[in-house]
Amino acid sequence: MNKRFPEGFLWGGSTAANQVEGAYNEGGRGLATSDFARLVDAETRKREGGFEEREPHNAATKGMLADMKAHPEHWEFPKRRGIDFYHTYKEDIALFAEMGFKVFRMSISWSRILPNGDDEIPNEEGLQFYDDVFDELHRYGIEPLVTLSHFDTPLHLAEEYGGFLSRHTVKAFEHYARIVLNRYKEKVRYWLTFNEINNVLSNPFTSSGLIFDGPVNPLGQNSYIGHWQEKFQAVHNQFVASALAVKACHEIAPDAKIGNMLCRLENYAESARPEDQLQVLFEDHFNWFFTDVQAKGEYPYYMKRFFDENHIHINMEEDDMDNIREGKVDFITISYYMTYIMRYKGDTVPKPTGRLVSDLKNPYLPKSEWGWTVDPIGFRITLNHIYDRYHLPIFISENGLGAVDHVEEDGRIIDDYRIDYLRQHVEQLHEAIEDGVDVFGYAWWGPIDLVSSGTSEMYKRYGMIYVDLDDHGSGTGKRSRKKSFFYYKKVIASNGADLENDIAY
Ligand code: BGP
Repeated sequence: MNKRFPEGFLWGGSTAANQVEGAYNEGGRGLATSDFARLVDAETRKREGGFEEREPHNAATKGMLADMKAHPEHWEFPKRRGIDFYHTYKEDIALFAEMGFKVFRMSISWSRILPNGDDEIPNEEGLQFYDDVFDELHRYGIEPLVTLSHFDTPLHLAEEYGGFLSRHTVKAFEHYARIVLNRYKEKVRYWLTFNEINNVLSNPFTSSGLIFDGPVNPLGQNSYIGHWQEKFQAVHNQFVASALAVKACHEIAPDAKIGNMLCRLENYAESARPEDQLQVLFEDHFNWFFTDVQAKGEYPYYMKRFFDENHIHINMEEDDMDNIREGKVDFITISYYMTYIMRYKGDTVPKPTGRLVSDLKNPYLPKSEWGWTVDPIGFRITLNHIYDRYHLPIFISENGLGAVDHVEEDGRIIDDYRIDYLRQHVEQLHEAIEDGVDVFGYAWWGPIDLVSSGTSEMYKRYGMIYVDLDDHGSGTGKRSRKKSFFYYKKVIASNGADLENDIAY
């Protein structure tokens, strides 16, 4: 069947400032939590007894942070160098344009605009950098879609205020959001508030800016599980901050649209046992919860029991719920990578699992080298679930495959596995659109190789554009086109109608 995507469908790619920009101490930028994300490569995992096939998060505890500051020579922080996009953005955007991108999803580094996160006066050099990036995108007719906060809270706010545990950070975020909305209102039509806001449940070092002391697992990381009181309080404060940004956007740039960003976790029951299905329901609630609040403007009924039985008390200010109600998002965005298997855990009330990669394997699905299942049909299922629940337009802000690439002697990278992944997901996306789901764009995660969020590796590559840099920053940094570059270019040129992998490369 010939695939038909809606006219004007926004094909493109997605990145985050902390994974591409580098230049962490240039242009007046202040430190961010992501500058302390250490490299957790295969060697580290082996040395420290890492979990096989489970991705560890390179988060730092307070104790680690102190050591990282005192002895930076003991650590490797690949996000500090990224892929040097701060200096190469023109070359990189030209390559995106060559692929035919209509949209580029990126984030602004908060600490580039406000070095401490809460400065009154913004850093003009930081503001100018994004002006230049947006101008470059517009030169090629590429629409920027901009995340306000993608896993890089200013360090000062994280250390001094506990990140979003404090209302101070909410105020600082609103101030920051207003500055960039005002500055870029003529250049940016699509905004997102917090990247994968739900990831606070599986990784303490996200946009929440929370840094905990122990307990730490053998990898020297925070426990994935627990700290519910702090996490849900920080999340509540982020809901308020997000709603204030939505309201500010509607006021400052009435023609712009602003959305949420959920790491969508689609769950299957391990068996037809009703208990397993109940576990799916529990897990689903911990995923829907975030979008329920951001899209429906109220706390869903099912959280009350979880909060009560776990003695979680959310401190709210008087106008919080009004703001949340008035600050509903205009559209939904998700990242979609994999699906999960659920087995009943014996609880009568839900408890979040707190893991990014499931312990249980789905025998029907292949998985990536990092243990992430590949499930294109799950993509269609999840899109239907989301649309059914919210009836809002959907943008796919992330989907992609992290893989090890092999460079041939002649310099080519024949990444048919990436092409297969893309083709299968675009096929299912098309099915979802045919089902009636309103999807207006698709951004491939990491169209150019970048530093991994979870492990800070370069070795885990997502790109259609190869970047000659290894985990330790060695290499020329040179960009080259993989086979998938030409495939995606063809997909975009045909507006998704031609998905055949017949690329001569
Ligand atoms: C999402 C993040 C991205 C990104 C992606 C892939 O969770 O929003 O920042 O990196 O996952 O994850 P990783 O880089 O760990 O492979």
